[in-house]
Amino acid sequence: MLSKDFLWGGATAANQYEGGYNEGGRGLATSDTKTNGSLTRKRKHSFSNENNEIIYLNEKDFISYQYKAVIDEKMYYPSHKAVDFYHHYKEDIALMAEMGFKCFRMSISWTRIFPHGNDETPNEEGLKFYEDVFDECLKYGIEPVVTINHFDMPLYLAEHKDGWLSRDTITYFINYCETLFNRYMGKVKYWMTFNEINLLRGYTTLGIKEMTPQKYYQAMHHIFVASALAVQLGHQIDSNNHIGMMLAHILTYPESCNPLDIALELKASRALKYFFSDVQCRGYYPSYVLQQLKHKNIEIIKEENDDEILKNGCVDYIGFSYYNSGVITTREDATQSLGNGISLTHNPYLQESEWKWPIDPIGLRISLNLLWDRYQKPLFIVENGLGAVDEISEDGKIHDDYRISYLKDHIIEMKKAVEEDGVDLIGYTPWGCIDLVSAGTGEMKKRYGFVYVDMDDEGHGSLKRYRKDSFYWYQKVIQSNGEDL
Ligand code: P53
Repeated sequence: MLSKDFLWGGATAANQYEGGYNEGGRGLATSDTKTNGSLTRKRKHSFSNENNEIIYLNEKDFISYQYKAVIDEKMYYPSHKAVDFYHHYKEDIALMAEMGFKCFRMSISWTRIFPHGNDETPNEEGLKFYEDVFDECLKYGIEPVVTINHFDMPLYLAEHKDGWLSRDTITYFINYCETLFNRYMGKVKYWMTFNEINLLRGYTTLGIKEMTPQKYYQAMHHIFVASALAVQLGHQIDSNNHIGMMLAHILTYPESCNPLDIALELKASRALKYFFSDVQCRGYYPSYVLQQLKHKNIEIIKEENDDEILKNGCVDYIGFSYYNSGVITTREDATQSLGNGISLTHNPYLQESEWKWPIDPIGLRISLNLLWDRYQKPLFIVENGLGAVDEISEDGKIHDDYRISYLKDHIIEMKKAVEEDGVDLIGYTPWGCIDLVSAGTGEMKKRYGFVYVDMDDEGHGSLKRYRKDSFYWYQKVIQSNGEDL
């Protein structure tokens, strides 16, 4: 049996859920200049170039310092309205309460609190908004689980301060954290510093132009230091705070028992995920990264106390997302190259979702065990789920049995990890518990929720909420503490 305090709930993020992008004194974030896309069409950022023409670039394209982020009035940007949690939070939290949620994972939009990221004083209207949200949760006994930074940053810091490349951004971030820890003391106990820290890459998340490997590692160092300082500060302000990391647990398998495949998978596991969790859970850079940086001639500029800060800022728990697994191969004809000689291929044993994500419930049990064995820290599954197209049937209902089946199979494996393997697990919050904008594609039609939101990919729709079949199913799962699946 799962413990009676097991935190069942759901997860969201401000830039995909909240909307109200120019209300309540909020400043612009990098995510606000990002367009929608699809499985085959990448999301792009809008910039004005040296001739004042608007151009669209993907995160991974070369973004010159001469390009200035702009909003193109003719374009639709999904984050602006998203699904308008900003004006629907009471209704949405009531729906979560109806499902029996014990917790609700959400993120705070940095620019709602500090519109430029580095303002002298915080924006009271923004602070008040989240306070109201937390009070609304607590009214129903729902524990807020807060991601401090989820896939965006203040546009001002990206445009004027070189984002996370600048050491100053640590100071601004810590000031933001201090404001949150003080203001929400007694209301929020569970925090995570950076969402999917191992997936932060280009302009949206790091706010950096003309990216190079050297810049990437320097920015990540600043983020590690910022996170470690946040952990220490959070503990100082309130010893009841639990401050976690958040890792995309990209599970990989070697394609064969050829030792070359096994060795490459080890390399991939470290590069794609364990580098990040090793730093945040153990408090120092692993030797395999230090050696690699030396070989690549990358030198991270550190300040004197940085090693000490990392050592004293280990996280209390590991929040992680788990959606699928991948297969690492040394074969030349691999389907996808991830750079550094790491390539992925198809897994013939697994079915795929409509967005080509393999479905692998056993991989969740494996992930839980890998993380538990490596760190012996409490784990929290803070994202899992199936992105799928939902249709409203003639009877006015949404029969999402495919989603129920995905979640059910994953919960079965999660329970085995706890009950048979003895993994310490805090809770389970499936992604996008109320339909929201996809991070990868910016689409609405890639839905994860128990609640359907009437909104399409171009932002048209009544925003009306409908309970799907999975809503009633999840309600039963929570009520029985995972026994009735
Ligand atoms: P979407 C890629 C791979 C694994 C997790 O993703 C990812 C991504 C980014 O697309 O992100 C997490 O919406 C992320 C959420 C995101 C969710 O997975 O692309 O933390 O913000 O929405 C699902 O289907």
